Amino acid sequence: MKIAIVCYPTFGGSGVVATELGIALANRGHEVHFITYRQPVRLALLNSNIHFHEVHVPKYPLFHYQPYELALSSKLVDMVKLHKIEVLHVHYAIPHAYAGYMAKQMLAEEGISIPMVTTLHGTDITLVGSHPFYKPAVTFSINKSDVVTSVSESLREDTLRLFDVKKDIHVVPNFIDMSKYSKTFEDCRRSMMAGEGERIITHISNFRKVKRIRDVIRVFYEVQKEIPAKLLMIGEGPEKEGAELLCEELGIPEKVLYLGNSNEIDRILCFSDLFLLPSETESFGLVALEAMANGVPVISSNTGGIPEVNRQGVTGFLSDVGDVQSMAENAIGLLKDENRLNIFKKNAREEATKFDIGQIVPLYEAIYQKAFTVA
Ligand code: GMT
Repeated sequence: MKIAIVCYPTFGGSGVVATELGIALANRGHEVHFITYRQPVRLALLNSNIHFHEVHVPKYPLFHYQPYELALSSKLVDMVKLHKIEVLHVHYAIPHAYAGYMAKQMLAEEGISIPMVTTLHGTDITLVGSHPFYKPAVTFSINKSDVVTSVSESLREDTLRLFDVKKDIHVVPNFIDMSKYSKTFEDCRRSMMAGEGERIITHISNFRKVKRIRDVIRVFYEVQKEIPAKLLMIGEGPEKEGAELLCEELGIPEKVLYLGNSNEIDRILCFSDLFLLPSETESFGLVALEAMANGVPVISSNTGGIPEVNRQGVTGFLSDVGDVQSMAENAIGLLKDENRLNIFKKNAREEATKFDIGQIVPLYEAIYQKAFTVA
């Protein structure tokens, strides 16, 4: 199949999932065209089946807001015609599903029919999309998609609750390529980050409010009172400065290392003992799955789709949002008991195999086939 993938090219989970999916589809012989404003961060173009088309938005002083949707829909029309693309797969409703629908309409005028699959990732529904400013356009775009998928059962339910959606929503969970984790990194050296006998706790996110970064610091603060430990903070975002200040206030700045954005999170996770994800909401929590694939148990909130990934008492522990005390107690209990920690590490890796890419990509291929029949 010739598939166009539209996504955000950033470190965010939706962009990562879209990129990994495109790479996997290309490896299975499909011709994949990424269409977005920058080359996706995890995309290496070393595959003759992968193409990248950049969307340019020329700056024009008359426009207060530059019209990305217009540029994207025009680019989609041009690329579909040029490369004879057969299916559009748009990740994230805003504005991709909207632009995709406009492209479909323009192509229909020329007698070209192309199905559009929309994958909902979470923030497009729970945080941004349901805002009254966007809701009518998001509802419209979802209803006009030929097939709609969501990355968890929880997100499916949220979408049906928050929007007047008349479409079936197919749950296709996020995935991970477990073959990448069969080998251990030669340079998986915890000594780079922590001293002998110190535990390593990790958090990775875009440091937005929804990630509750201050809870990460507070949980760690309780843990380090009982157990020698370091906290590794990976990512960049608006809450970072506040987190750094909180570390100063609590007197633990030398125990918390901020490593910035990283393309090599597996190298960091491979020497981590525990992962913290206390988010306010999370449609899936891809990063928790990445931690688990590296054999890292997860201490998380019990919100959204996280319970579909992190299993209570098996791969980690889940607490109510904001219950720092319970998260800290769970973390301490696990880190103090080497045997139990090792069992959880093994469980985490085993559970992650259920989300292996080999099982999930065929589901998307079937969705594309379905899209042809309903378009
Ligand atoms: O919240 C983020 O880290 C970014 C956001 C995005 O839109 O890229 O992530 C969302 O999509 C991911 C991939 O499907 C999910 O794993 C995240 O849980 C989801 N984030 C939220 O729901 C807050």
